[in-house]
Amino acid sequence: MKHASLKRRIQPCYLHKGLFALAVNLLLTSISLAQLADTRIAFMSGWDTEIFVMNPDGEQIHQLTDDPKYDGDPAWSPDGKRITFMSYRDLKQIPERGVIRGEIYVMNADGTNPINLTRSVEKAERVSTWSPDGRQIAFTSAELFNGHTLVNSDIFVMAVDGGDPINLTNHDALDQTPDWSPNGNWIAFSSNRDGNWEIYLMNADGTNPTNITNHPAKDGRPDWSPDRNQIAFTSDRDGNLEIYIMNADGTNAINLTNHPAEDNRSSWSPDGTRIAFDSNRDDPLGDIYVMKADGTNLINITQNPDDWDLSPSWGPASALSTASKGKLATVWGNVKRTGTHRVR
Ligand SMILES: [Ca+2]
Ligand SMILES: [Ca+2]
Ligand SMILES: [Ca+2]
Ligand SMILES: [Ca+2]
Repeated sequence: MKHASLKRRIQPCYLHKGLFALAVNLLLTSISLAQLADTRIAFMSGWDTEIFVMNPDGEQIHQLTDDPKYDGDPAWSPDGKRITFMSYRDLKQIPERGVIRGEIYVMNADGTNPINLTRSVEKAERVSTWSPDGRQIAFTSAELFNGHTLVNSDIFVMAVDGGDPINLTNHDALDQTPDWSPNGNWIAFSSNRDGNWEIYLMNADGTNPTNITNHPAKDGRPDWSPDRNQIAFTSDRDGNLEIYIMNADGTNAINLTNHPAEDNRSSWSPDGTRIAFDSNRDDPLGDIYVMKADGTNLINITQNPDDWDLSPSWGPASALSTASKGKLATVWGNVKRTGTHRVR
């Protein structure tokens, strides 16, 4: 679908939910989101899959990327000034369906100055995470057969300002979806090296990988709580994908979502009180949801039917970087309209 038609299509979706969004806004206010007012959720949306940011109540949506090829997997820098993401805008051969992998890019939080960090023609990357000091990123890097089929993947680390990536996992199995611990000491990731998908912790230098889930179901997408005591993750152990939390040693896993739909890709709020995730429970293509960290007070914050809304990353950024262009209106309907415009 061409980009112009995407905009015609995406705009009414956001406009139609204006009244609901206002109600949600009031509801969120009533349960005291004040401490989250200066945070932003980055996510992937639209038929040509761009990166957007929004407030935690779904308001003030801004499009950051504008490229017809896939842009996804946004990840905030710890200072909220930059976002890494995956794109195959520079890939010569598009991977086969289901193997969505490209290069890791970094851009400013307002979408300006995207830089290809990995530039690995023969390999394909996705899902990045920042070290707490903001100097390094870890990411999934895959080897492709004939430039096409995924045959192996490992977790690599590199300086965010450039340099050679270092392989941390060095294992024949698939290793993917890293998440750096808030104290910088560990990286959580998922791997099928023990015969099924489990979540592992390793030291940030790649040593001592340890299986912390040890469960026959598929466990993946680890996401540290800001106080590093817990890890949220996705598992199909009840028959479909749910968001779970467990202690960081793997004990006491709790199903937070308990819904027959596919619930996936969680991201904690910077204050640890809430968790964002995507789910196809209302829209087969996905919407972004926010719940309290105990699974209560669930709200669909995108309410954007028939459009992809996936991969939330909840960051500490204030709205200043995207609200400074004078496009934000005080009337909520107009605020929604600005969501379909580029900000750079
Ligand atoms: Ca591997
Ligand atoms: Ca497992
Ligand atoms: Ca579910
Ligand atoms: Ca949607």
